[in-house]
Amino acid sequence: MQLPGATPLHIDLRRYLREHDEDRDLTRLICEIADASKYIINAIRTGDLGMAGTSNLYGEAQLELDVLSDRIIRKRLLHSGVVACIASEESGEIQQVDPDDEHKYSVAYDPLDGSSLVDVNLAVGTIVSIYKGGDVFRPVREQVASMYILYGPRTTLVYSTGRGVHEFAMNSLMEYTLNHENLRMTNGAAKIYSPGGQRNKYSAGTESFAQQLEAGGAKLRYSGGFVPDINQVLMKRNGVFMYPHLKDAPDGKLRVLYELNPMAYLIEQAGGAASTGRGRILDLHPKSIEDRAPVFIGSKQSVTLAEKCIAEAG
Ligand code: FBP
Repeated sequence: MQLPGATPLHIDLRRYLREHDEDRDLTRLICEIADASKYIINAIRTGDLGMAGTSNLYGEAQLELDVLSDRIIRKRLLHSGVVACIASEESGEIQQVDPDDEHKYSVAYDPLDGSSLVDVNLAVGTIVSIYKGGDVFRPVREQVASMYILYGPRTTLVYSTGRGVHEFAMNSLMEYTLNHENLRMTNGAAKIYSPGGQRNKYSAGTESFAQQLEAGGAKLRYSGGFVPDINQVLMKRNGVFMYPHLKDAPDGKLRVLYELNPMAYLIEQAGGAASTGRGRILDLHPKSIEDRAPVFIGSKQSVTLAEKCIAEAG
């Protein structure tokens, strides 16, 4: 419903969710996470960039920002009153809040993906995956929503609840207002590609894929931050990001629960594709918070080419 004379643009996030009849509790959850990002921006801009002196379950030293962002989001999730369980990349265990309430939501999130890039003033992001009920270890395709928040020159929020992919931008009042509605990937040869991992560790199939992308005129665009790199592919409506299986890391680097699930859901919702190189990310069924998988994500044509190269040369 659009008021006479009112443009759909600049409508704020909560009103947009309401006007599109999103579930009331899901609306609250998405808006609580949006509100949390306002505190994270502040921490990024002015906070302590030092080490926290602690490490996460992967044994990685945590930044103060990692711990603070995790605390900020967890507090808002608990405050929402609609969360059944919480899984964060920064903490080793799943927090059971109200696991038996099938009306509530389970949330898996990476509070500040690529946080080490803040130190060098590059863009980073928050990634969130949402399931209905009290369990995050579900088939990836059972997600009911996912979103990311990009802390770059502008702060933007991209979400899908299964009815298209929409981008909101933060205005000077720190409100999220509509910027792009129903983002759709185009097909056709990739104009940009983001190759993660060391190339000298690429398999023959991945190397052949990279060479065919370059032969097709694709330009290299890699920031080292999953959120800004995926956002570039989505906003350009074309291109491919990959963090493939490597000679010394057959499962690649990125985590299924916190990084691959939500982005695969968004990109598929936008008409793109997301693959491990041997199958859809959405067909995965993670069993542990440690699960990682290779990823090729972006325009359907490029992802299909990646699968073909890997089927032929491994
Ligand atoms: P973290 O979860 O430790 O932040 O790692 C994720 C990430 O930084 C992604 O954002 C990015 O795509 C990738 O790792 C970069 O890896 P690399 O430094 O090997 O290129």
